[in-house]
Amino acid sequence: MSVEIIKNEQLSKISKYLRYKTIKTSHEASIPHLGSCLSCVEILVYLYWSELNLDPLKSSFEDRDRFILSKGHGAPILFQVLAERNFFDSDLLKTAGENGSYFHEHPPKPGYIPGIEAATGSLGHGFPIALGMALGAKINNKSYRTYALLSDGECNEGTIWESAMLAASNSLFNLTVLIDFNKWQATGRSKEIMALEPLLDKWKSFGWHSQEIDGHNFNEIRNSLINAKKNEQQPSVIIANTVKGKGISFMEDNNNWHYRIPNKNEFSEALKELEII
Ligand SMILES: Cc1ncc(C[n+]2csc(CCOP(=O)(O)OP(=O)(O)O)c2C)c(N)n1
Repeated sequence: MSVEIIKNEQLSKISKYLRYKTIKTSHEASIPHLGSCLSCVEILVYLYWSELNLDPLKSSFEDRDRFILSKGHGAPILFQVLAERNFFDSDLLKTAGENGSYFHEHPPKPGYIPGIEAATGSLGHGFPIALGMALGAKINNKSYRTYALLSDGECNEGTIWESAMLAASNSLFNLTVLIDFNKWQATGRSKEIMALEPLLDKWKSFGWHSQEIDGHNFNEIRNSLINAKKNEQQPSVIIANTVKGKGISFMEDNNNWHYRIPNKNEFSEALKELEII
């Protein structure tokens, strides 16, 4: 798939539609983690519409870029992205949450849903898988790049920092990590549970090319990914400041929406805000 140049207005329109689809599926199939999904919409939309070298019709061709959703509980938005990108028929998403469906809270192991590279959901494990893919590419002289999307609470896991050290010591310039820094975890403020700041300086001190951006701003996402690719010595991290629940006023920065499912009234309020009705 050749990477297209898509205007920010179009990316925003796609983002709004995917917010609608994710909230609808959550409402109808009782799928949680809405706040976590809404904070990373722009990052995923930019990656899948403007960055990753992928082919929905040949989802496992050898030289494809790899994307690992290390914050695996964000799977409901990734499933919508993959459906909209035609990796599979979007009608399949009507089975979400049902017995026997592969569309639940987390991505299943590869081979069940086209475009899914790794089963994730146990936080701290997707990034080491991405690291292995990047190291494999370097050893085998392959040109693909590997991307991983992490969450801030996930950075409390020791495996994140072991992987960060290993990637830097192997100069994995073909690896880009994005952190969905929405400042919340499941049960509270990230800084109150285990302080991460100064997060940018931590990654710098681990030997990473480090940038900090607004994770809802397509220009900043685009420029940071361009800078990441220019660096041919170090792995790159992009700390994306985001808002949990972004896009729906009563969900924004309200961590109840980590687990809550929108009821009928809340769903209809959300539709109004997204100008769907
Ligand atoms: C190893 C592990 N422990 C606990 C959980 C349960 N859990 C799911 S989401 C979540 C909070 C994650 O917060 P954060 O990483 O900041 O992501 P956010 O939802 O805020 O994007 C937790 C603790 C898990 N999935 N994996």
